Amino acid sequence: MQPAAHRQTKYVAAPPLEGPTPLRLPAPAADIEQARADLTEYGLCFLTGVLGDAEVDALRERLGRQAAAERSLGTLAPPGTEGPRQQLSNLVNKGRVFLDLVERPETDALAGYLLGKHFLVSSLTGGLFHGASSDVQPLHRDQGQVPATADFPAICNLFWLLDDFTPERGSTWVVPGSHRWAPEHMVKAPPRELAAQIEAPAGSIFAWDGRVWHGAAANPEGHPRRHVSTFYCLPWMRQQENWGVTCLQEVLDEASPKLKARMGLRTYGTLGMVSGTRTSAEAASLGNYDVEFPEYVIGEEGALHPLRRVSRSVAEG
Ligand SMILES: O=C(O)CCC(=O)C(=O)O
Repeated sequence: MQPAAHRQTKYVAAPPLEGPTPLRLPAPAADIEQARADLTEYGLCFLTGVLGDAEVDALRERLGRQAAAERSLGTLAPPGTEGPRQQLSNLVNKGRVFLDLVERPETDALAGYLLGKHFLVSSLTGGLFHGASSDVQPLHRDQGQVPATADFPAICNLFWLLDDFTPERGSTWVVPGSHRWAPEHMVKAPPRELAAQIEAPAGSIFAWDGRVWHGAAANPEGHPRRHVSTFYCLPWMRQQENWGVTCLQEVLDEASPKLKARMGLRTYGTLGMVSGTRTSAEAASLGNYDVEFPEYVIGEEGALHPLRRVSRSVAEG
């Protein structure tokens, strides 16, 4: 079966591979065209030299401070805090430095290539090790919720590497080329022997197609191995994070139109509307339009219910 022509994106699929065999890892490259070609062929790429040293330092510092603060929350610490491989959720509320990654040209060049120009931020998360870990995450595909017969990327992940990723330092396991396997090999994880650990320097983007088998590795020496993950999906998919609930109002107030659209505050056809209450945005344009949160929603017998939004005010105690 040949891959379907993908009409909503410029993504050009490589032909399916015979059998569930892996390809080699692509070499890290500074050239965006090469990175896109690697995404097509291998389902992943390493775009080097994206973040300068000062940017890497700023992101490390912010991520480290946030991680320490979340660990100190004790019983209120969020899921993902326990254990030496700490995961940080919902970075949209935790510093502009993280959100800025969403608007970088490299994001449009890579995520836009796979998902088309209307792609959404599905989640914005981070990760680091603060101790040695022998845990190896099972191999999985990020678009596991999408039918295995979908022969196109519906998700893509951009890891912004804040340390050198090497096998000794707990770099990610991947199965290059597995996005081109037949649907019957997309359901049950392949044997670990088919996977390889990536190698790419700090400051790179490690990007992969949501169909690629991969998983987090052990980190026996407890190297910090820090990253920020900007995770994207097609505009007609459900996002991983419920932004409408958890994104601070002030973050949206300060966001550019492009960032708001990426968060889902722009309609895609008839999806993502705020219907049933008038807003100025709706009246202003035909087709896709920016969505505003209304002051109220209309209820039974025309009652006007004030819309409560989460804001920067801080809980007592
Ligand atoms: O941290 C990594 O190397 C990969 C993480 C991953 O795939 C996951 O958390 O689902």
